[in-house]
Amino acid sequence: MSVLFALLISFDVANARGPGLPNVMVLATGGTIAGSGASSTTVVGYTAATVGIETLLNAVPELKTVANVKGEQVFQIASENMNNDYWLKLAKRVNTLLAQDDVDGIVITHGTDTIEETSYFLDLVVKSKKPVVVVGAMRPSTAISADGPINLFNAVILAGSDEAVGKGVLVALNDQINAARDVTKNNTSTADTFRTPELGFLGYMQGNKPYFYRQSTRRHTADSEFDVSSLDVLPQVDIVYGYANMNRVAIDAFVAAGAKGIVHAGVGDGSLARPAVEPALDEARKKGVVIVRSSRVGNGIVARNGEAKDDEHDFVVSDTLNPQKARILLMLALTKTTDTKEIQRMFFTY
Ligand code: DAS
Repeated sequence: MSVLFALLISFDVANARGPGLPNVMVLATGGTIAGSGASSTTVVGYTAATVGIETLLNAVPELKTVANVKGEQVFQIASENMNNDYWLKLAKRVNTLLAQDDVDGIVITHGTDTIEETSYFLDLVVKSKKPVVVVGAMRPSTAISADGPINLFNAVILAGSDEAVGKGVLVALNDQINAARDVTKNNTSTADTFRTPELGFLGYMQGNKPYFYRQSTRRHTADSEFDVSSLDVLPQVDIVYGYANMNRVAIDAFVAAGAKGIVHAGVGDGSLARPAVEPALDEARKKGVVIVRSSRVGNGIVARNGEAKDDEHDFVVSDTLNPQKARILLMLALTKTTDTKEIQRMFFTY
Protein backbone atom coordinates (compact mmCIF):
# COMPACT_ATOMS: atom_id res chain seq x y z
CA MET A 1 0.00 0.00 0.00
CA SER A 2 1.46 3.40 -0.98
CA VAL A 3 2.26 5.85 1.81
CA LEU A 4 -0.14 8.43 0.26
CA PHE A 5 -3.02 5.88 0.19
CA ALA A 6 -2.31 4.90 3.79
CA LEU A 7 -2.33 8.57 4.83
CA LEU A 8 -5.65 9.14 3.03
CA ILE A 9 -7.22 6.17 4.85
CA SER A 10 -5.96 7.32 8.24
CA PHE A 11 -7.21 10.88 7.58
CA ASP A 12 -10.62 9.58 6.58
CA VAL A 13 -10.96 7.45 9.75
CA ALA A 14 -9.66 10.22 12.00
CA ASN A 15 -12.00 12.67 10.32
CA ALA A 16 -14.90 10.25 10.74
CA ARG A 17 -14.26 9.83 14.48
CA GLY A 18 -12.97 13.29 15.34
CA PRO A 19 -10.20 13.77 17.92
CA GLY A 20 -11.63 11.40 20.58
CA LEU A 21 -15.21 12.66 20.23
CA PRO A 22 -17.95 10.00 20.12
CA ASN A 23 -19.93 9.46 16.91
CA VAL A 24 -23.60 10.17 17.65
CA MET A 25 -26.44 9.77 15.16
CA VAL A 26 -29.48 12.00 15.68
CA LEU A 27 -32.65 10.47 14.22
CA ALA A 28 -35.50 12.98 13.90
CA THR A 29 -39.16 11.95 14.01
CA GLY A 30 -41.03 15.26 14.59
CA GLY A 31 -42.79 16.64 17.66
CA THR A 32 -42.65 19.98 19.45
CA ILE A 33 -38.85 19.96 19.46
CA ALA A 34 -39.31 20.38 15.71
CA GLY A 35 -42.32 22.62 16.12
CA SER A 36 -42.91 26.24 15.20
CA GLY A 37 -45.31 28.86 16.45
CA ALA A 38 -46.69 32.10 15.06
CA SER A 39 -44.50 34.15 17.41
CA SER A 40 -41.81 33.77 20.08
CA THR A 41 -44.51 33.83 22.75
CA THR A 42 -46.55 31.01 21.20
CA VAL A 43 -46.14 28.08 23.56
CA VAL A 44 -49.49 26.43 22.95
CA GLY A 45 -51.38 26.28 19.68
CA TYR A 46 -48.14 25.92 17.67
CA THR A 47 -47.55 23.33 14.92
CA ALA A 48 -45.45 20.29 15.78
CA ALA A 49 -43.19 18.51 13.29
CA THR A 50 -42.39 21.38 10.91
CA VAL A 51 -38.62 21.87 11.34
CA GLY A 52 -36.18 19.42 9.72
CA ILE A 53 -33.19 17.72 11.30
CA GLU A 54 -30.55 19.93 9.65
CA THR A 55 -32.23 23.04 11.09
CA LEU A 56 -32.42 21.42 14.53
CA LEU A 57 -28.72 20.55 14.46
CA ASN A 58 -27.65 23.93 13.02
CA ALA A 59 -29.51 25.65 15.86
CA VAL A 60 -27.05 24.06 18.33
CA PRO A 61 -23.53 24.61 16.92
CA GLU A 62 -22.14 23.61 20.34
CA LEU A 63 -22.95 19.99 19.42
CA LYS A 64 -19.68 19.89 17.46
CA THR A 65 -17.73 20.38 20.70
CA VAL A 66 -19.11 17.24 22.35
CA ALA A 67 -19.62 14.73 19.51
CA ASN A 68 -19.26 14.01 15.82
CA VAL A 69 -22.95 14.38 15.00
CA LYS A 70 -24.80 13.21 11.91
CA GLY A 71 -28.53 13.73 11.39
CA GLU A 72 -31.25 11.75 9.63
CA GLN A 73 -34.96 12.51 9.25
CA VAL A 74 -36.60 9.11 9.73
CA PHE A 75 -40.12 10.61 9.54
CA GLN A 76 -41.82 13.87 10.56
CA ILE A 77 -44.96 13.55 12.71
CA ALA A 78 -46.64 14.86 15.79
CA SER A 79 -46.22 11.89 18.08
CA GLU A 80 -49.93 11.47 18.89
CA ASN A 81 -49.93 9.99 15.38
CA MET A 82 -47.30 7.38 16.22
CA ASN A 83 -48.15 3.84 15.14
CA ASN A 84 -46.67 0.36 14.78
CA ASP A 85 -45.42 1.01 11.23
CA TYR A 86 -43.37 3.98 12.41
CA TRP A 87 -42.10 1.98 15.39
CA LEU A 88 -40.92 -0.89 13.22
CA LYS A 89 -39.23 1.48 10.76
CA LEU A 90 -37.48 3.35 13.60
CA ALA A 91 -36.42 0.19 15.47
CA LYS A 92 -34.93 -1.40 12.34
CA ARG A 93 -33.02 1.79 11.50
CA VAL A 94 -31.70 2.09 15.07
CA ASN A 95 -30.49 -1.53 15.09
CA THR A 96 -28.83 -1.16 11.70
CA LEU A 97 -26.94 1.94 12.82
CA LEU A 98 -25.95 0.55 16.22
CA ALA A 99 -24.41 -2.47 14.49
CA GLN A 100 -21.98 -0.08 12.75
CA ASP A 101 -18.56 0.43 14.38
CA ASP A 102 -18.67 4.14 13.50
CA VAL A 103 -21.81 4.76 15.61
CA ASP A 104 -21.28 5.09 19.38
CA GLY A 105 -24.78 6.18 20.36
CA ILE A 106 -28.11 7.39 19.04
CA VAL A 107 -30.39 10.30 19.93
CA ILE A 108 -34.01 10.23 18.78
CA THR A 109 -35.87 13.55 18.68
CA HIS A 110 -39.56 12.83 19.26
CA GLY A 111 -42.89 14.36 20.22
CA THR A 112 -43.54 14.27 23.95
CA ASP A 113 -47.06 12.81 23.78
CA THR A 114 -45.86 9.25 23.14
CA ILE A 115 -42.17 9.45 24.08
CA GLU A 116 -42.84 7.05 26.98
CA GLU A 117 -44.30 4.46 24.60
CA THR A 118 -41.73 4.68 21.80
CA SER A 119 -38.88 4.60 24.31
CA TYR A 120 -40.28 1.49 26.03
CA PHE A 121 -40.87 -0.23 22.68
CA LEU A 122 -37.24 0.46 21.77
CA ASP A 123 -36.12 -0.65 25.25
CA LEU A 124 -37.57 -4.08 24.38
CA VAL A 125 -36.30 -4.41 20.78
CA VAL A 126 -32.95 -2.58 20.49
CA LYS A 127 -30.21 -5.27 20.18
CA SER A 128 -27.25 -3.31 21.54
CA LYS A 129 -25.82 -1.96 24.81
CA LYS A 130 -24.87 1.30 23.09
CA PRO A 131 -26.80 4.34 24.43
CA VAL A 132 -30.14 5.27 22.88
CA VAL A 133 -31.54 8.54 24.23
CA VAL A 134 -35.02 9.79 23.35
CA VAL A 135 -35.50 13.54 23.67
CA GLY A 136 -38.26 16.07 23.10
CA ALA A 137 -39.29 19.55 24.11
CA MET A 138 -42.30 21.19 25.71
CA ARG A 139 -41.87 24.52 23.91
CA PRO A 140 -41.56 24.88 20.12
CA SER A 141 -38.23 25.80 18.55
CA THR A 142 -39.49 29.34 17.87
CA ALA A 143 -40.42 30.13 21.49
CA ILE A 144 -38.60 32.29 24.05
CA SER A 145 -36.53 29.90 26.21
CA ALA A 146 -37.25 26.98 23.89
CA ASP A 147 -36.11 23.89 25.80
CA GLY A 148 -35.33 21.85 22.68
CA PRO A 149 -31.76 23.07 22.09
CA ILE A 150 -30.50 22.41 25.62
CA ASN A 151 -32.38 19.10 25.74
CA LEU A 152 -30.78 18.07 22.43
CA PHE A 153 -27.32 19.16 23.61
CA ASN A 154 -27.66 17.12 26.81
CA ALA A 155 -29.07 14.13 24.92
CA VAL A 156 -26.10 14.06 22.54
CA ILE A 157 -23.66 14.20 25.47
CA LEU A 158 -25.55 11.39 27.19
CA ALA A 159 -25.71 9.23 24.04
CA GLY A 160 -21.96 9.63 23.58
CA SER A 161 -21.12 8.89 27.21
CA ASP A 162 -19.62 5.71 28.69
CA GLU A 163 -21.95 6.12 31.69
CA ALA A 164 -25.05 5.51 29.54
CA VAL A 165 -23.75 2.24 28.05
CA GLY A 166 -25.88 -0.73 29.14
CA LYS A 167 -28.49 1.41 30.95
CA GLY A 168 -31.29 0.66 28.49
CA VAL A 169 -33.17 3.26 26.47
CA LEU A 170 -33.15 6.59 28.28
CA VAL A 171 -35.50 9.60 28.17
CA ALA A 172 -33.66 12.85 28.92
CA LEU A 173 -35.34 16.25 29.15
CA ASN A 174 -35.10 19.10 31.65
CA ASP A 175 -31.67 17.94 32.95
CA GLN A 176 -33.26 14.70 34.23
CA ILE A 177 -32.51 11.13 33.11
CA ASN A 178 -35.36 8.61 33.18
CA ALA A 179 -35.56 4.91 32.32
CA ALA A 180 -37.80 4.08 29.36
CA ARG A 181 -39.63 1.39 31.35
CA ASP A 182 -40.88 3.67 34.11
CA VAL A 183 -41.00 7.24 32.76
CA THR A 184 -44.35 8.84 32.05
CA LYS A 185 -45.65 12.29 31.07
CA ASN A 186 -47.06 13.92 34.19
CA ASN A 187 -48.14 17.38 33.02
CA THR A 188 -49.84 18.47 29.82
CA SER A 189 -47.56 21.47 29.23
CA THR A 190 -44.76 22.17 31.75
CA ALA A 191 -41.04 21.62 30.97
CA ASP A 192 -40.60 19.25 33.94
CA THR A 193 -43.38 16.94 32.77
CA PHE A 194 -41.38 13.70 32.48
CA ARG A 195 -41.20 11.87 35.79
CA THR A 196 -40.82 8.38 37.18
CA PRO A 197 -43.30 9.10 39.98
CA GLU A 198 -42.34 6.68 42.78
CA LEU A 199 -39.33 4.77 41.46
CA GLY A 200 -37.50 7.97 40.55
CA PHE A 201 -35.05 9.36 38.05
CA LEU A 202 -31.95 7.35 37.12
CA GLY A 203 -29.89 10.54 37.41
CA TYR A 204 -29.25 14.04 36.12
CA MET A 205 -27.44 15.99 33.45
CA GLN A 206 -25.38 18.68 35.15
CA GLY A 207 -22.54 20.81 33.76
CA ASN A 208 -22.61 18.94 30.43
CA LYS A 209 -22.08 15.59 32.17
CA PRO A 210 -24.35 12.66 33.14
CA TYR A 211 -24.64 11.57 36.79
CA PHE A 212 -26.31 8.20 37.43
CA TYR A 213 -27.55 7.15 40.90
CA ARG A 214 -29.41 3.96 40.01
CA GLN A 215 -30.37 1.74 37.10
CA SER A 216 -33.29 -0.48 36.06
CA THR A 217 -33.38 -4.02 37.49
CA ARG A 218 -35.46 -5.26 34.55
CA ARG A 219 -34.17 -6.86 31.31
CA HIS A 220 -33.86 -4.59 28.29
CA THR A 221 -32.10 -3.96 24.94
CA ALA A 222 -29.28 -6.45 24.31
CA ASP A 223 -30.71 -8.83 26.95
CA SER A 224 -34.22 -8.76 25.50
CA GLU A 225 -35.76 -11.85 23.88
CA PHE A 226 -37.85 -9.78 21.46
CA ASP A 227 -36.72 -9.27 17.86
CA VAL A 228 -38.66 -7.27 15.29
CA SER A 229 -36.05 -7.47 12.50
CA SER A 230 -38.19 -9.84 10.42
CA LEU A 231 -41.61 -8.39 11.37
CA ASP A 232 -43.70 -6.08 9.20
CA VAL A 233 -46.81 -6.05 11.41
CA LEU A 234 -47.48 -6.33 15.12
CA PRO A 235 -50.48 -8.01 16.82
CA GLN A 236 -53.45 -5.73 17.56
CA VAL A 237 -53.66 -5.00 21.30
CA ASP A 238 -56.10 -2.46 22.74
CA ILE A 239 -56.80 -0.83 26.10
CA VAL A 240 -60.13 -0.46 27.90
CA TYR A 241 -60.34 2.17 30.62
CA GLY A 242 -62.01 1.38 33.93
CA TYR A 243 -64.43 3.80 35.67
CA ALA A 244 -67.54 3.82 37.81
CA ASN A 245 -70.59 2.63 35.88
CA MET A 246 -68.40 0.97 33.20
CA ASN A 247 -70.12 -1.34 30.69
CA ARG A 248 -68.82 -4.07 28.37
CA VAL A 249 -69.33 -2.28 25.03
CA ALA A 250 -65.67 -1.39 24.43
CA ILE A 251 -64.45 -4.90 25.29
CA ASP A 252 -66.95 -6.53 22.91
CA ALA A 253 -66.06 -4.03 20.19
CA PHE A 254 -62.32 -4.71 20.44
CA VAL A 255 -62.93 -8.48 20.34
CA ALA A 256 -65.19 -8.11 17.32
CA ALA A 257 -62.50 -6.00 15.63
CA GLY A 258 -59.99 -8.83 16.03
CA ALA A 259 -57.86 -7.72 18.98
CA LYS A 260 -55.35 -10.42 19.97
CA GLY A 261 -54.89 -8.85 23.41
CA ILE A 262 -56.76 -6.47 25.69
CA VAL A 263 -55.24 -4.47 28.54
CA HIS A 264 -57.76 -3.49 31.20
CA ALA A 265 -56.79 -0.19 32.89
CA GLY A 266 -58.73 -0.97 36.03
CA VAL A 267 -59.62 1.19 38.98
CA GLY A 268 -57.50 0.62 42.10
CA ASP A 269 -55.46 -2.58 42.06
CA GLY A 270 -56.75 -3.45 38.61
CA SER A 271 -60.28 -4.21 39.81
CA LEU A 272 -62.88 -5.57 37.35
CA ALA A 273 -66.46 -4.27 37.47
CA ARG A 274 -69.10 -6.95 37.97
CA PRO A 275 -71.47 -7.96 36.44
CA ALA A 276 -70.52 -5.99 33.31
CA VAL A 277 -66.78 -6.24 32.78
CA GLU A 278 -65.49 -9.48 34.28
CA PRO A 279 -67.84 -11.73 32.20
CA ALA A 280 -66.94 -9.80 29.04
CA LEU A 281 -63.23 -10.37 29.65
CA ASP A 282 -63.91 -14.04 30.43
CA GLU A 283 -65.74 -14.43 27.12
CA ALA A 284 -62.89 -12.65 25.32
CA ARG A 285 -60.37 -14.98 26.97
CA LYS A 286 -62.37 -18.03 25.90
CA LYS A 287 -62.13 -16.72 22.30
CA GLY A 288 -58.34 -16.68 22.64
CA VAL A 289 -57.82 -13.00 23.45
CA VAL A 290 -55.04 -12.57 26.05
CA ILE A 291 -56.17 -10.34 28.93
CA VAL A 292 -53.79 -8.23 31.02
CA ARG A 293 -55.01 -6.55 34.19
CA SER A 294 -53.32 -3.17 34.64
CA SER A 295 -54.37 -0.11 36.64
CA ARG A 296 -55.34 3.49 35.82
CA VAL A 297 -53.74 4.54 39.15
CA GLY A 298 -50.25 4.94 37.70
CA ASN A 299 -48.13 3.58 40.55
CA GLY A 300 -47.79 0.31 42.46
CA ILE A 301 -47.92 -3.40 41.70
CA VAL A 302 -51.08 -4.97 40.26
CA ALA A 303 -51.11 -8.09 42.43
CA ARG A 304 -51.80 -11.46 40.81
CA ASN A 305 -54.97 -13.04 42.28
CA GLY A 306 -55.59 -9.81 44.22
CA GLU A 307 -58.71 -8.05 42.92
CA ALA A 308 -59.50 -10.94 40.54
CA LYS A 309 -58.90 -14.70 40.53
CA ASP A 310 -56.33 -14.51 37.71
CA ASP A 311 -55.46 -18.21 37.96
CA GLU A 312 -59.12 -19.13 37.40
CA HIS A 313 -59.72 -16.51 34.67
CA ASP A 314 -56.32 -17.25 33.01
CA PHE A 315 -55.55 -13.52 33.09
CA VAL A 316 -52.09 -11.89 33.20
CA VAL A 317 -51.20 -9.01 35.55
CA SER A 318 -49.09 -6.02 34.43
CA ASP A 319 -46.86 -5.79 37.55
CA THR A 320 -46.02 -2.04 37.69
CA LEU A 321 -46.41 -1.27 33.98
CA ASN A 322 -49.03 1.38 33.26
CA PRO A 323 -51.68 0.45 30.66
CA GLN A 324 -49.96 2.06 27.67
CA LYS A 325 -46.69 0.25 28.45
CA ALA A 326 -48.43 -3.03 29.31
CA ARG A 327 -49.96 -2.83 25.82
CA ILE A 328 -46.50 -2.65 24.26
CA LEU A 329 -45.12 -5.61 26.20
CA LEU A 330 -48.23 -7.69 25.48
CA MET A 331 -47.98 -6.83 21.76
CA LEU A 332 -44.34 -8.01 21.64
CA ALA A 333 -45.09 -11.05 23.83
CA LEU A 334 -47.76 -12.10 21.29
CA THR A 335 -45.12 -12.10 18.54
CA LYS A 336 -43.57 -15.05 20.42
CA THR A 337 -46.34 -16.91 22.26
CA THR A 338 -50.00 -17.01 23.39
CA ASP A 339 -49.10 -19.07 26.45
CA THR A 340 -50.29 -16.96 29.41
CA LYS A 341 -47.78 -18.49 31.83
CA GLU A 342 -44.96 -17.46 29.49
CA ILE A 343 -46.50 -14.01 29.03
CA GLN A 344 -46.82 -13.58 32.80
CA ARG A 345 -43.10 -14.45 33.10
CA MET A 346 -42.37 -11.69 30.59
CA PHE A 347 -44.31 -9.17 32.68
CA PHE A 348 -42.28 -10.16 35.74
CA THR A 349 -39.03 -9.95 33.72
CA TYR A 350 -39.20 -6.74 31.65
N1 DAS B 1 -48.21 16.94 19.84
C1 DAS B 1 -47.03 16.74 20.65
C2 DAS B 1 -46.24 15.57 20.10
O1 DAS B 1 -45.83 15.62 18.94
C3 DAS B 1 -46.12 17.90 20.70
C4 DAS B 1 -44.95 17.61 21.62
O2 DAS B 1 -45.11 17.87 22.80
O3 DAS B 1 -43.92 17.09 21.18
O4 DAS B 1 -46.02 14.65 20.87
